[in-house]
Amino acid sequence: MAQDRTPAQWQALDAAHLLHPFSNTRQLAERGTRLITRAEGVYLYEADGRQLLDGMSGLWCVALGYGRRELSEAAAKQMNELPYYNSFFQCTTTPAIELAAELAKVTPPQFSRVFFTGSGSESVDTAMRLVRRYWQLEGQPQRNIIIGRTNGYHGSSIAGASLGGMAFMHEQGLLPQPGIAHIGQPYAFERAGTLSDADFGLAAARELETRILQLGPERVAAFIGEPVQGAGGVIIPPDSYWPEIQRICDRYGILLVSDEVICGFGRTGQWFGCQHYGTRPDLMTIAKALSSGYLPIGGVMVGDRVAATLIDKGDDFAHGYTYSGHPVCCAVALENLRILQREHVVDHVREVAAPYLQARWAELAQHPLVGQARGVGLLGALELVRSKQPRQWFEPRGKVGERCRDNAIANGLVMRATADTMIIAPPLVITTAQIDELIAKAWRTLDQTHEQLRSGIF
Ligand code: PXG
Repeated sequence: MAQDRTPAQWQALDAAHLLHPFSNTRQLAERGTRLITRAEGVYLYEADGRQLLDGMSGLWCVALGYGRRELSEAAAKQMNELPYYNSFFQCTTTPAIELAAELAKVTPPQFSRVFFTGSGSESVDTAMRLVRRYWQLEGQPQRNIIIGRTNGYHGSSIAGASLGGMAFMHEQGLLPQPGIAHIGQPYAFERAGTLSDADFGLAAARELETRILQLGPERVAAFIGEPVQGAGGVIIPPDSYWPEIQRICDRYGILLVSDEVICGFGRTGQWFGCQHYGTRPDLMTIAKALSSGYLPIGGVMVGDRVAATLIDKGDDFAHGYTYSGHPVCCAVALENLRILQREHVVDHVREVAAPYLQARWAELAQHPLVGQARGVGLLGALELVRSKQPRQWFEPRGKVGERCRDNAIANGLVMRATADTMIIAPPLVITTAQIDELIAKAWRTLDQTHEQLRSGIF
C-alpha cells in the first residue's frame, strides 16, 4: 500500500487534505508527518524502514502489542458472518452479548451490565447521561452537577472536554457546558509545597468536600476522575487520595465515576485502576485497551446501584450510537480479553514488567535534567527541570519537552511530552529486555537534550 507513492508524496497528500487531531496544521505541513506503515510487537516501522520502540502503546491503547493475528482473524471471521447489526429496537448480536458477559466477569463485582459505545469520549458522554438520568429517576433532578478536575482528560466530545479540565480546550469550544464544576488535581510535584505526600493527598481530596458544600450537596450528582491522570501528564495521586474521595462520595451520596479509559485492562498491574486504589465506583468508562486499539470500541460499566434504578424505575433510556455493540468490534474485544486472561498479561504487568520498569525508570531521576521520575504499573513520567534545588521549571514551559520528544524519536523511542513532562505507557506485553532498551534510549535522549541546552541550540 505504501509502495505506490514515495514517503514525500504521501506527506504532500497528507498536508493537502488531512486535518490532524490536536495539531497545528500549518506547522505540521511544514515539518511533514511521520508515516508509520507497519508494526510488530512493541515496534513501529516508518515508511523508510526505521524502527521505533512504541513507548506509548499507540495512544495508550495497544495493550497486547501489534501484529496479533488472533485479533485480525476474529475480525475477519465476524466480518464474513455478520459485519454489522445493532442492538437498538429489540435486536442484539452474539458478539455483543458474549463481550458483555465477559466484561461482567473481569470487572469488580458491582458491575454486571455494560452500555457499549465507539470510543472513550462517547463513553464519557454516556456516563454523563446515565448520571443525570439516575438522579431524575430517583426524584432528585436538581442533583445534576458533575465535578471533574483541572487538567483531567475525559475526551474531546462536548461532554468529555467539559468534564475534563484542559483550559485550552474550554477556550476554543465555549466550554464547559453548564452543570459542571472542577477542583484541583492531586499533582504533588507541583502543588504539595511543604506538605508530605500523604497530607497533600488528603488536602487535594478534601477540595471535593469543600466544593460540594459550596454548591450544596443536594445539587451534586457525581464526581469523575481518572485513577491516574494520563493525558494530563501521568499525575499519580498519593495513596491517601482515592480513599478520601470515596469517603466523601459516600458521605454525600454522590456517584463516583472512574474513567478507566487509560487505566483499565491491566495498565496499573490490576485489571482496573479503581482496584489499584481501592475505590468502588458506580460507573466505569472503558475503551482503548478493551480492544488493544485494533478496532474502535468503548463502553460504560454500570454498577448495581445505577442499573437497578434505571431498570426498575425507568422507561426508555433515550441514548445510543449506531455503533453501540458493533459485532466486529465486540468480537475483537472479546478475543482481546481472552488473550489477556489466557496469557496472564495482567499478572505479567504486576509481577514482572511493572516492578522492573519502575526500578529502572527511577534511575533516570539521577539525570541532571530530571526533577522527578515517577510511575505506577506500566506508566511513567519524568519532570524536566532547569534546576532541581531550588526547583525551577524551564520558561516558557513546553519547549524543552518538545525538543526532548523529538530527540527520543530520533533515538528510536516514542515518548510523549505534556509541557515539560515526558511520559511513557508501553504495551503491557513488553519484556524486561525491551524495558532495558527503552531506558537506554531515554537516557541517551536526556543526555542529548541536556547537551543541546548547554550549547544553547534552543
Ligand atoms: N478518558 C480518558 C481518561 C482518556 O485518556 C478519553 C476519555 C477519550 O477517549 P477517545 O477514545 O474518545 O479518544 C481518553 C483519551 C494523549 C491522548 O495525547 C489521550 C487520549 C486520547 C488522545 C490522545 O495523551 N485519551
